[in-house]
Amino acid sequence: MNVLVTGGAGFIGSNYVYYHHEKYPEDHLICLDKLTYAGNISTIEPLLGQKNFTFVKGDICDRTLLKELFKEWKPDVVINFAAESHVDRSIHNPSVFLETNILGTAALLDTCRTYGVKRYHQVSTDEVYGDLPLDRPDLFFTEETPIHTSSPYSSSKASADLLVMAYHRTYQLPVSISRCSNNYGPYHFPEKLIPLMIVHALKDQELPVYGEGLNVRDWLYVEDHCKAIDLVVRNGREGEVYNIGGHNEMKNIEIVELICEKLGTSKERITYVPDRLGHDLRYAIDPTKIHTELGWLPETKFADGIEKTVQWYLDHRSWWENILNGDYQKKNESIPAGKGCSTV
Ligand code: NAD
Ligand code: TDX
Repeated sequence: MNVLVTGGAGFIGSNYVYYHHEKYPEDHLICLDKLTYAGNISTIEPLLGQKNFTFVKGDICDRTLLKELFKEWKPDVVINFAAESHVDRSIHNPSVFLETNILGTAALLDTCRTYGVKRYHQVSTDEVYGDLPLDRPDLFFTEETPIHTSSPYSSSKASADLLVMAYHRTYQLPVSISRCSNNYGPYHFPEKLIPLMIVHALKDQELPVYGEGLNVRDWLYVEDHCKAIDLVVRNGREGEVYNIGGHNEMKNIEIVELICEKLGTSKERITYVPDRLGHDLRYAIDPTKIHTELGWLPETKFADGIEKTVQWYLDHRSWWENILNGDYQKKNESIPAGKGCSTV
């Protein structure tokens, strides 16, 4: 199979291409990534030059490029990870979220319609359901929970989901959508809670907790997310949404304190800062559908996943230091746009 993976130089996309490359060496992966600030060519450098892997630097909004890629590679499957993904950035500058997350998805869907695919899979998020109250631990997001977004980020992801479902109903495009809870693990950009706290702790900097740190997120180790996507793409029903999450709710402050304990950092470094605007209170996924239909269950317990993650950041200091000092962007800029690239 030829599989077009967009956003494969980012956090979850890179974990996915490593997973897929190892599990299905007979497939050819075409990785399309714009290499925005969130993409990092160094992350996938070991894959460049492999005969069953092609990297293309480009924008999912570029319809001409998409046509060229589809003509050349005739992808059987498209998995769309590419997105602007950081809620805080969406609050400061929504427009690029609308461009990539909505118009980029539309461009991919139109190209899939024109050339035909066996499956278009949209990697979405639990944030499209809005939030749950802190005092109702009995409530969870199911696939039937109404879309009810809070941030420009989640609104753009919800818009994309609606388009995906419209292309299924109107044009019978064979689509699926997965909506996952918060991921953590290797190659997580250090603007997000867990990697930011690890990196700040290692650099003896303050640990900025929004509000009172009582907001709850439902954490999933990234490899478990990759396995779930693979199952949905291969065995999930067309036109269906699958929630992905592992019943692992934690308050933000609990996560930050745990990281302090693991790294021997004084909790006095924790600084309470003004809250995020419109801050979602609690996310919690009900994964019954993917469990009963596809047999998926998370395999990594949080205690093990966070241990592996902290160790990964200790072992890969140059990966995140190159992000902090900006060197990674020089490498990204050295990649020629719009064609297959096999070395850096
Ligand atoms: P990320 O920000 O780490 O990576 C995004 C990648 O997309 C980067 O490599 C970036 O260069 C690329 N990209 C951005 N705009 C592009 C464009 N216009 N054209 C081509 N490439 C572009 O994001 P992530 O955390 O890996 O998230 C991946 C997907 O999973 C997103 O769709 C996100 O909404 C979704 N998601 C993330 C989480 C999470 O906890 N991180 C949870 C649920 C769902
Ligand atoms: O410095 C911080 N301090 C802090 O208290 C940061 C960066 C975050 N937080 C809080 C805000 C959230 O309650 O931690 C929580 C997690 O924040 P993020 O890591 O920014 O993630 P979140 O907003 O929950 O969104 C993530 O999960 C769903 C991803 O970034 C999204 O792409 C995904 O869709």
